[in-house]
Amino acid sequence: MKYPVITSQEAAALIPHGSTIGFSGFTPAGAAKAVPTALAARAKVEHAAGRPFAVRVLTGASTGPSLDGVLAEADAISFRAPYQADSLLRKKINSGQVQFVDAHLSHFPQAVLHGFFGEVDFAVVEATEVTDDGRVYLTTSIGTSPVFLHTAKKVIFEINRRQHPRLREMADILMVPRVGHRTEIRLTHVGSRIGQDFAVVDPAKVIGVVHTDLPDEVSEFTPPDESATRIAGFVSDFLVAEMKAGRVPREFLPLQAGVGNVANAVMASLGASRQIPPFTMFAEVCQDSLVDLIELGRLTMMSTTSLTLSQKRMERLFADIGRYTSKIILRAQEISNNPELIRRLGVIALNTAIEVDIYGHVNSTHVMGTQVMNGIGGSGDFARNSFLSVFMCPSVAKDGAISTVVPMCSHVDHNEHSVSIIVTDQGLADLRGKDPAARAREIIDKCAHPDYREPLRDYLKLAGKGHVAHDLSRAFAMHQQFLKSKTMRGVSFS
Ligand code: 0RQ
Repeated sequence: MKYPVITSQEAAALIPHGSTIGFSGFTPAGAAKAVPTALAARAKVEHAAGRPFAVRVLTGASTGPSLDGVLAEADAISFRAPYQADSLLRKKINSGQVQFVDAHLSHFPQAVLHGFFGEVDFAVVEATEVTDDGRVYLTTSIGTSPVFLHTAKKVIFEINRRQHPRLREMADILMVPRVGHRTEIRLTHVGSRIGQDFAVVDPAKVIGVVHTDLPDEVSEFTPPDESATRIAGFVSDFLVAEMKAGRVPREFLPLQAGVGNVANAVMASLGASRQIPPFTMFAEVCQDSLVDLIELGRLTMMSTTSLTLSQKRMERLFADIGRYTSKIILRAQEISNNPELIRRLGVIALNTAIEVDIYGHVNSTHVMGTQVMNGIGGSGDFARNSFLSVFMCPSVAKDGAISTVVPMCSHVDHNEHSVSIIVTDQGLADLRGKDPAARAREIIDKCAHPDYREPLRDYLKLAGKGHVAHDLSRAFAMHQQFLKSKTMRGVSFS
């Protein structure tokens, strides 16, 4: 290999304060780990000497403790896009210390390619191998890395020997051309292969290669709680009924499921249902439960942009990787989340909400309308373009102090036009073909927690007439009461 081998500290020393860096990583899968850790250490030294040091961080999606975690802890991030899930970084965003742009994940690579985020000074990308002629074999995620490699002025690789060299057999990488030069994306089924097994870099831009041996930092899931299990049961029964009614074909449709415990429980339940045939997934994340379903023959093909597996699960997969290379396809995130493809394939999208309102709008991102949780991630890409868009959440949060069904969402990520079904532990509301008044009755009756049904019905009466009836002076009364007295209980609209 002709590229200079350097240490992570030497790599960090090459990156000046104020740089914009495109790091690999979509969830902790395939994230750069050694260089950001060294960069955080350098930031601490600079700060101790009284000098400013912070960088602008771009990635595919969220990352792990060795990227967002250490950099946030070292006060070394000034700007972040397009998604994050780190608790400390979240605090710094919500306190105004870090600027954050929350973006649709399918839009993000084209936004970077066309310069919406300014120039990318560095790409720091994890790979299993980089050839002298510039072929880059990525690891457990593809994400936005092909675009970072294309746009960055300088490139540093982390060559991670912990990652399996045969991961390249899962990769199917296609760069979407610039606007004005695009034709149809020729993907006709979940398992279509339309690209190459490598990303491309101009060898002249490579300023260093760091050798590492670090595992991805994906945490294990806790077993589903009662609420998640009930939600999973409602979703599973609904999909079986849709199939029996002929609205979902007997051979079934590709599924997408978000991250988190609810999504994990739903996938386990669908996998266990004998009434649902073996199925495929067209999604952005492949979690532990899905690899189990591949082993059981329940999941026959998985299209994703990341292998978000716990360390134990990953080691098991690596030990027998030949069993999975024909069942898992790793794509760039503008393909895994592509609206054209989601609509063509008729994907059933299963995502999680923070709150829903009585008309079917969904807030996935901002608690009480102001405090960002993680970001919209891919949920908007899938919800807007899917055949059936399902949103799930427990009917209450914080031990019942918060109703997740409210008169008006305090922030809207998915509007009434993109939401077909809402499911809570109380039941399932089918919003298809219903006008706003009927939707409101359905959501309150089926999804709201019994403690909050009467206040919500009272609100509806108070709201009076209008196609989407609201009393704008009271629409946020439940939120306002929570902010004042830490509970929505006892709210009254009568
Ligand atoms: O708080 O962590 O303090 O206990 O929110 O809620 O119920 O554990 O659910 O982990 O599945 O996360 C929407 C945030 C749900 C996630 C969201 C509090 C609750 C808890 C987490 P604690 P749960 P989950 C694919 C698709 C958007 C991105 C997306 C998400 C914490 O699913 O980020 O879908 N989705 N991407 O107590 C106050 C409410 C609340 C509330 C929940 N109404 N008010 N707090 N919480 N509802 C992935 C990618 O794109 C990469």
